[in-house]
Amino acid sequence: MAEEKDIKSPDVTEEKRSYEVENNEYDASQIQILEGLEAVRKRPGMYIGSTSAPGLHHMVYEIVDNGVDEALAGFCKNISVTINEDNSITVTDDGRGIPVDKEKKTGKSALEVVYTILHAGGKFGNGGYKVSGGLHGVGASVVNALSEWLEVKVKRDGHIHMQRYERGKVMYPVKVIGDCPLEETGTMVTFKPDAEIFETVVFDYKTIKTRLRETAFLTKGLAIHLKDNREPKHDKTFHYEGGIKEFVTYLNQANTALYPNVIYCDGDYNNINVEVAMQHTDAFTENIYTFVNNINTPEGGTHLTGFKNAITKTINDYARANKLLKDSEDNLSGEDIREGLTAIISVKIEDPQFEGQTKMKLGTSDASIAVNRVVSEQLTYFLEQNPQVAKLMCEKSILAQRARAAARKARDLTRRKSVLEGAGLPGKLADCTEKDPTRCEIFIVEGDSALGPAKNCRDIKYQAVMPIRGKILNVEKARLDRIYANKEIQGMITAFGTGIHDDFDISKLRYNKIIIMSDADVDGAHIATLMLTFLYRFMPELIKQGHVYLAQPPLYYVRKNKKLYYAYNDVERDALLDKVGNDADVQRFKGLGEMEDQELSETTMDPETRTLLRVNMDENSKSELDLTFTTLMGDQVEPRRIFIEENAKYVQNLDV
Ligand code: 0RA
Repeated sequence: MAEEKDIKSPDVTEEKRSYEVENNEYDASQIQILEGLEAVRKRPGMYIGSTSAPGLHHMVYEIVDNGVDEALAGFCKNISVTINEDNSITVTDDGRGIPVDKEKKTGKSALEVVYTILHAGGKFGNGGYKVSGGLHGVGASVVNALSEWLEVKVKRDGHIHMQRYERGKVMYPVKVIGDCPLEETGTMVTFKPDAEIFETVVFDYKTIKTRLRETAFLTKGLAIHLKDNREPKHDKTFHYEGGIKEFVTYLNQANTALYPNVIYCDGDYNNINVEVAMQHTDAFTENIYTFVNNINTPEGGTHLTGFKNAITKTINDYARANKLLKDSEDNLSGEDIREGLTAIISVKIEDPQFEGQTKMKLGTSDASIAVNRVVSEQLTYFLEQNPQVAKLMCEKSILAQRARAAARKARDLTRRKSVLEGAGLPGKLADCTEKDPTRCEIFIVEGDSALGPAKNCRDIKYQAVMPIRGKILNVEKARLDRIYANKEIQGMITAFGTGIHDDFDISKLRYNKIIIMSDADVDGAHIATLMLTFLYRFMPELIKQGHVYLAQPPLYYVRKNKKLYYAYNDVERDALLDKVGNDADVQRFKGLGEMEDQELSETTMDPETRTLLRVNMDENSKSELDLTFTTLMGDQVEPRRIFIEENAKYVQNLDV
């Protein structure tokens, strides 16, 4: 850290005076601390979720969130995060600085306590809300325990205070390493995650960027600077004066908004602060993201329930009062009203209660009342003030209601058919003979030309094959009624066995692996994308639980001296040519349908020799993932063009 150089060397006598403590007490508490942090090092997963990439990135969020707490308390305007060249991370904030005065009981600096005692982070009455509160809100001491080294510097009371730790162990008592103007305050932490603990210690810029963007949206006014000093270098600032209102605009960029306003409601009730932003687009999916003290609550909870109840009642009341819904007509259902809705619900609660399997669901019952009140009151007012918007909203909901009735009929028809026709498996499915689903896999292939070879070279015991006709329906642009009525989609739903939507039941899954096998060209990529869109929107559990795969047919074969090699992309082809010599015969595979059976088997289907890509999703950035799907499959062309330009460099094996 460059600034150290021109700071005068610490005044050792003063340091001794301020931090000296009774020796025996210090030793006793030191042992306890080491035991505490040792527990973290023994079971890191319990404290940060995992020791793979998500856990590694969680280290950054833990430290950033401490600064966000300081911002929420009203004392911090800027947070900078730097990924240093050696994959250490520096987080700086301009808050009040972590207190450094010594605690009465232990005689230790408060700063040291924060970094060395488990769960000490929340013990200062910060006056504000704590970001830390979810499963992993464990604080600075855990990050310290899991770092090869960590250095913290605090600017406070006109001094720069510093302490260093290695694998959680204090290297020296907090010392003063220099002075600064009295009004300059803040905290700077640099840590290097321990390679003895983490499977990977290389940070992903994009993962951090997505998370910090979200944090900035949720903390209106806070500027978050992100710098990557590795190659390729990056430098970015997220600063949104409009907060979650701008978040909604950001999420809706790839769709057409139904009305120009983002509706915003905020207020306090029973010590709960509520903020809601919402806007409909002409899309059909609902995208609602909920947060408690800036923590994502993917399973929802009481705040979500309060919101849903509020908009359902408010819009039905409005539609009835204004004769948009006739007395004889049914009420609009919540689902009808939420079709195409993007919303952010953010509540701040002093001591939130979490429940559910992963402790990611808000249980605090007052939150339901708080959100319901704030939204009902302000949405009613908004609708009265904006009758054209209100009308558009009601009309869209009424259309959704009709489509849903039609979809129900189509679905009941499909159900009845499958009861009447026994097992009701689709005619085109070439099923496998094994009955134990955990041992079975299904290849979804494009068109009949690939079906023949795929059927020929499969292992009929474990491998099923089903063709789909060309481009399946883009579910991003279709309502439920059309989706249920689509033959290809019906076929897949019956073949997979799980049902979709409310009926989805993963225990009925008929194959352990669902493998999308399409040609290695643009059309093939399009078909794979349509398939993934369908699976993501209607059977996301299949992706979350790792059942969805992409087959990887090779792009080239290289022949030299009667030996045959396969290359899966241009880079591999060039590497091969370097190895076997440039005079080798290179041929491009045309499509799955034109491969010899043995080639298809060896390269793409045989579990012994093939490569499969497993599709997974990062639940932590679901809003970003939704945005990717709407960008790729939605109705706005410009965002898609930009996305393709930004990402085209990642694509190597497309025949474009
Ligand atoms: C509690 C009290 C005070 C500051 C902080 C916490 C604080 C913690 C962190 C963690 C990262 N950055 C931080 N900045 C501040 C100060 C109380 C006071 O000055 O009266």
